[in-house]
Amino acid sequence: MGVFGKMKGRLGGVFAAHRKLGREFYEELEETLILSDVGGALSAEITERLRAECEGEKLKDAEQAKARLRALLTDMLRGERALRLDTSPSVVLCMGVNGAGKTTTAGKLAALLTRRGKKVLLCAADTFRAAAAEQLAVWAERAGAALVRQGEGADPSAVLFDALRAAKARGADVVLADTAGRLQNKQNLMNELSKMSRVISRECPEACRENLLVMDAVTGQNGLAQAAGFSESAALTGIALTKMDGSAKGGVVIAVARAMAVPVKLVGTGEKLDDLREFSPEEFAEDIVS
Ligand SMILES: Nc1nc2c(ncn2[C@@H]2O[C@H](COP(=O)(O)OP(=O)(O)O)[C@@H](O)[C@H]2O)c(=O)[nH]1
Ligand SMILES: [Mg+2]
Repeated sequence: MGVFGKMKGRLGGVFAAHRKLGREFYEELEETLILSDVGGALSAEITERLRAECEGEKLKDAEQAKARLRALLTDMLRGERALRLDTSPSVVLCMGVNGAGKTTTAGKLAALLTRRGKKVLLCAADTFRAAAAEQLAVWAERAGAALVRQGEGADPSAVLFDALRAAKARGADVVLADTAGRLQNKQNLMNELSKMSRVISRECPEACRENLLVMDAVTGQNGLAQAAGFSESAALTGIALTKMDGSAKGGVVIAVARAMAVPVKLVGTGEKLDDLREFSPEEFAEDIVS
């Protein structure tokens, strides 16, 4: 079953309960979207757009509205696309607040890319906590990826510099850097991320880069406020939405895609090695409205 099963079940219930389109159907649809964490304003907007389309085409049966809703959601998520990692090396930075799932996502992404035949080098640029590099070392082992690390308290940019040099020397395809969620203060963290970005520009000016903001889906709408700081200071290229298997409700994907200027590219669905998938708007819409 897909990770969006809960939302799918709820939406399926709305279509099953109302065979005919009408006020009751639309009211229940809107409520269901809100319950699925889409957010109030966006739920109203989606419902209104669907109503306008169905009324415009004089549709009567709820069943006919399904295809419209799928198309509408796909359209709203348009622009979502796969990771761009065409150069060797390409560089991926995982950033985000503490506990969002950065280290886990870096590990799972290393595994996903390794399975695709890429030579991956993990970079332990969270030097703020000793345990972080240890945790990443375990993931590197599991994923069959190389690891570059230094001691606790090392300069994260220096670790990244080492990793980029090593990647070039060893012919690695992707450098995947885990970063700290918290330094002494927020400005400090943002400065550190900028510095890392400059190191990449200097060492690998031609490299494809993905700056992924790792966000915990369970925090739902609240996570969006935290994300604001990162989107201001780092040139984000995508979102990795983690913990979709938990109490997260699928609608948060739609809310995040709307609120952020960058696409949702990855979805985390658990704590195991293969619990990460690339996000596809078509598959998502297909999955939740079926
Ligand atoms: N259920 C579930 N747990 C996750 C997922 N991603 C991360 N976690 C867990 O969330 C916790 C924090 O993850 P971690 O990668 O250490 O976060 P970081 O502080 O951002 O590096 C750990 O217990 C992870 O196992 C996910 O997609 N699903
Ligand atoms: Mg971490």
